[in-house]
Amino acid sequence: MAATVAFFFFAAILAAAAAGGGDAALVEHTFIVSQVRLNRLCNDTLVTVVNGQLPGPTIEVREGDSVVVHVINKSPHGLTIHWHGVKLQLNCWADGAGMITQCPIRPNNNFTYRFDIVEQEGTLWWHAHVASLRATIHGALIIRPRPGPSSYPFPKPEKEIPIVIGEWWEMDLVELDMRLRNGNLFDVPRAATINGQTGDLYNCSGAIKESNILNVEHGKTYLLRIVNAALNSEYYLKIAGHKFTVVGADANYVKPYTTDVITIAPGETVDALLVTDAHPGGRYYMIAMAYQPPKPAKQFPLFLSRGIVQYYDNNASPRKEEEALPNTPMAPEMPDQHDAVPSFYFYGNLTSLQPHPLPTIVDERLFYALDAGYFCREGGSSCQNVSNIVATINNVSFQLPETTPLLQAHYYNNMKSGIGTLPDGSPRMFNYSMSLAPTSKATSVRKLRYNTTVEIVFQSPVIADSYSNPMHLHGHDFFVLAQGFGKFDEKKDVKTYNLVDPPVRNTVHVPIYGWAAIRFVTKNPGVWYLHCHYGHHSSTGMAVALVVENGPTLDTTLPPPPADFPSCDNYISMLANE
Ligand SMILES: *[C@@H]1O[C@H](CO)[C@@H](O)[C@H](O)[C@H]1NC(C)=O
Ligand SMILES: *[C@@H]1O[C@H](CO)[C@@H](O)[C@H](O)[C@H]1NC(C)=O
Ligand SMILES: *[C@@H]1O[C@H](CO)[C@@H](O)[C@H](O)[C@H]1NC(C)=O
Ligand SMILES: *[C@@H]1O[C@H](CO)[C@@H](O)[C@H](O)[C@H]1NC(C)=O
Ligand SMILES: *[C@@H]1O[C@H](CO)[C@@H](O)[C@H](O)[C@H]1NC(C)=O
Ligand SMILES: *[C@@H]1O[C@H](CO)[C@@H](O)[C@H](O)[C@H]1NC(C)=O
Ligand SMILES: *[C@@H]1O[C@H](CO)[C@@H](O)[C@H](O)[C@H]1NC(C)=O
Ligand SMILES: *[C@@H]1O[C@H](CO)[C@@H](O)[C@H](O)[C@H]1NC(C)=O
Ligand SMILES: [Cu+2]
Repeated sequence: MAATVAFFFFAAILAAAAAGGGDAALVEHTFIVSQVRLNRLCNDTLVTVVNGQLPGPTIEVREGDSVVVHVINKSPHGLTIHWHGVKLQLNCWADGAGMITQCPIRPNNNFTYRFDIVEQEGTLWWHAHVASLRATIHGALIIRPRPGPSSYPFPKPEKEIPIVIGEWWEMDLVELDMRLRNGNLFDVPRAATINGQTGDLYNCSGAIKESNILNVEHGKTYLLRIVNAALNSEYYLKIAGHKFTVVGADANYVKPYTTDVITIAPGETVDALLVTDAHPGGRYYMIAMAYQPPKPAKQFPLFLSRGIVQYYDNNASPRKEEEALPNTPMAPEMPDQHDAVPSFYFYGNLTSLQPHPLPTIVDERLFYALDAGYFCREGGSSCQNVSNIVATINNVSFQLPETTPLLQAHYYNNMKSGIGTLPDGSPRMFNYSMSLAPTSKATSVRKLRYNTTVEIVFQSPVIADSYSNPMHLHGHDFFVLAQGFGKFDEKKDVKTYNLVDPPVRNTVHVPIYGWAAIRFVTKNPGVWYLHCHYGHHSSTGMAVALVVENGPTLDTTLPPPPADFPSCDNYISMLANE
């Protein structure tokens, strides 16, 4: 108990200091996790959700606020909740990464998360972080500027509209995860969703209620807070007859960028203004469409979710006969589902609103090759009786520890011998096509001293059967310096780095056939998961845990864990059913 008190006291001091005292509030939520039957696609399906809702409740705060979330687990699954993108300074214990920072909360148990929102504004989100449960356990986390003279760096929107893109799975999500870990990487959802609804392209959901009608007034500005909560796909989002002005991504402001198509990969968020300047009598389809890699990648059905933006009459003067529009909504022309270029351009056009003082001397340079390989059940290298396909970084497929979360092992100086160090470079060449090669599994970490400037170049395969990789780092934002197609070439590509106003994000989209480079300073001690946000990549090992050591002073040292921190004996068995 003493430890808990000390910890909260300490956290409170930090929050007060950061907020300059005064107007910070405490925002409290209770999340009851349970299984409910939801009807989609003519079918009642049992899903695990928070407070009976899909998406779950939106957490709304102001910068500087403290958040308390009581999680009451009435579901049959052990689970954790991760506060995606929240920087959690000196509060790694609250990160909610299953078996990285904590044991799952057991069925019929509770756990309370406490954290502060400091120096971030915009849209983030929260989600379950065990197995694939995040497909239904997720919601938006909206951070508004604190009251006072500082406010949005753009015209105050008329209204804010969350747009949570997701997927509807009929398969049980824990079973999905088991299947992934047994090498079945190609399961797909039944439908794409916007705000939990499949939309009017699917039968049984044609009812108005389910079609995501956004009623807007003519001549106003709306702020769309867009989250990609899907497991499998990057999405293109368009609204017929309208453009977006992107003003933020991952709760960092960007220079206003006007575009007719938004690209959003799993884990990412985008804040975009929508000016309702189209014909006021019109109705306009909004479409979220899943990108998929071209052949020879295995092909899946096209996933589209559709909503309608419609204007209501704000006592406009009566329309003339010739201005009358047909009732059929106008449809946007979508990019080709295999075309990666609109995505590449979207990311390439994002810059930070304010220039940043960028650390120029890099202490650690890491090259992370994102790949896949065979894991031989029998071990050894002949690998006759294969086995599973697993995703890898630098030829290692990450495996979660089964009994002691890495943060606890690290904190109590008890990192077991089974925990290895991920190599800083790749053994494999990325410029030729080759069949899958054998690989190995390990719980691999990379230790970093406090206050180290780290640069990581991520490389997707440069072979025909490639894919993009949205790489997400917990507990830190980073600068995205550059991206490119092809194999990273240090001599040539370093010159393209944006060292003036690179976007600041928590997830970097590493393009298909290409690379991306990030830079950050380790200022937050703890164990921070770095992983691909595609479910089929993260569940099968495209991950590493970055262990950031304590700094020299008390205020650069991770405090002890909360007294009521969950424990676990066997993670795998907790997942399934207890
Ligand atoms: C209904 O959902 C279940 C899984 O929850 C699935 O097995 C079944 O095929 C679905 N039925 C239809 C008609 O889609
Ligand atoms: C969990 O919280 C609920 C509601 O507050 C309470 O009734 C229950 O006793 C708690 N269970 C545990 C194991 O703490
Ligand atoms: C919807 O259902 C109708 C009638 O059952 C059928 O004719 C039509 O093909 C279905 N449409 C889709 C998109 O499944
Ligand atoms: C920005 O987008 C435009 C097309 O909309 C494209 O021509 C341009 O190359 C992009 N810029 C970058 C740096 O990717
Ligand atoms: C591979 O497994 C099959 C049965 O699963 C067995 O019949 C065969 O002998 C095995 N081959 C090798 C090389 O181990
Ligand atoms: C692949 O890369 C290696 C080393 O960088 C180079 O020697 C070789 O010529 C390249 N092959 C192709 C097909 O580009
Ligand atoms: C990858 O790891 C496996 C298993 O340790 C090993 O057999 C293989 O040679 C490695 N591949 C490369 C390219 O180093
Ligand atoms: C962090 O490192 C930089 C550059 O090496 C140094 O100037 C700075 O004083 C260090 N800060 C802390 C808090 O150690
Ligand atoms: Cu990936």
